[in-house]
Amino acid sequence: MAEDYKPMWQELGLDIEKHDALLEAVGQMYGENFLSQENRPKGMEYFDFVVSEIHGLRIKELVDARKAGRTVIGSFCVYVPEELILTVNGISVGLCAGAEFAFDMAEKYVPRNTCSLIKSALGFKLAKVCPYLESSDLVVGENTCDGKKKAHEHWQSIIDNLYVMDLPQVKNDNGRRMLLEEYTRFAAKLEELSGKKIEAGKLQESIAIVNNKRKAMNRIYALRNADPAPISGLDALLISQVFFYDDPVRFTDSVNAIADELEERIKNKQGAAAAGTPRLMVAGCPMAVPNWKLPAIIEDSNAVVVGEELCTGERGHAYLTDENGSTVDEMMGNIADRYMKIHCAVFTPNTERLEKIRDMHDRYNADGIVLYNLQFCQPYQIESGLIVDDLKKSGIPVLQIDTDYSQEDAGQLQTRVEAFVESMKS
Ligand code: BJ8
Repeated sequence: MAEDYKPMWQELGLDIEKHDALLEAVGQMYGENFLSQENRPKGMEYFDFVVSEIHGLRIKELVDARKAGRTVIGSFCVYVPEELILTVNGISVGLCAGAEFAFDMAEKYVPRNTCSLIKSALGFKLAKVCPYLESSDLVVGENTCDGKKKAHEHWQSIIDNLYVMDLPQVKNDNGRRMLLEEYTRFAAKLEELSGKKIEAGKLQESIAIVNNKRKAMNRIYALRNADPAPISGLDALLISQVFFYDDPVRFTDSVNAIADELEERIKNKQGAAAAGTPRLMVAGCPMAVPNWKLPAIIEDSNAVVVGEELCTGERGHAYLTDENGSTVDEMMGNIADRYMKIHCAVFTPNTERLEKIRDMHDRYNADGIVLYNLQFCQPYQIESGLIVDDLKKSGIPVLQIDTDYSQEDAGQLQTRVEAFVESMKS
């Protein structure tokens, strides 16, 4: 980072020493995992820059935007509609939850056997190392899994700007009605916070901005079915992660630029890995920055990741919001319809997810699937049994991995992934 951001971090109340330690560790991981890759698309330079400034320039933008009267809304889940936030001239940001940091502090609130994502979010707050959280006017906690729901009760005593969003767990008319009611309540909260009214014209514009961002992502993902894969799984994951932090219009332009480049690479048979390299798809829990452990292991095992059925992947950006509404009510309904399509494992039954995984496997020309679960994540771990059975019946090779954010099992995982890749070759 070129500029000295320390005064800004101090003003945000960060613990500078711990924050320095975090940035150093992330910088090192980034160098090892990303900058050491060969044959990267040139367009990845933009994302390298974004990551190098992820706690610097982007935070400065948020600070400046707040001074100019904009509100920053932090969240942990893809069910929080960015369309509504943009309509009140707000900024939507994903909150840090991807590293094993200050788990000892988090474990004073939640049991050790809580998933890494929940402990990480708490750890980042308690250790005061997440500038996104400290820049947020509102922190949205979503009632999805039991772990998150109960952790919110602790969050209430830790921060004073938590907003709990209730979410349905069944995909039927009642579920859709409940989601629409929650989004209407959220819209009213945003209006109150920003002093701006949600109006049809601006809402329509915001839906288009967010859809354009998703369309750009869908372009990249569609190109990943080529052999050789034009982009590595690590780089594609990184773009999916930056999706939650960057300015939406700037991000869309950068993603479209890289999609243009990938089209050229495909024409020239240029790949991130050689043609014929075993192709794996990853499905499961989200991988928040800087959780790059599994794709790094896979791509270190002579395979390439060609698709992600994750919230930091297709689950986060695949569906578009219908742009045809003309009144606020119609558009709110369209937004609810769009988000009801997301097949998170907190829904029951969740058979659409099985279909989606099989469909993605075919679309990406994948040779096999790695099911990725965070330990102690009941929804995804329990659902995995159904998915493994289903994939085996369809003759699709599958490897289930239950892990956490530590590096302790990295060697063991590498051995399992290598054996899986070898079995596919034979
Ligand atoms: S839409 S996946 S972001 S809820 S890993 S905290 S489920 S115990 S993160 Fe999620 Fe929204 Fe669903 Fe996506 Fe609980 Fe599991 Fe932990 Fe999880």
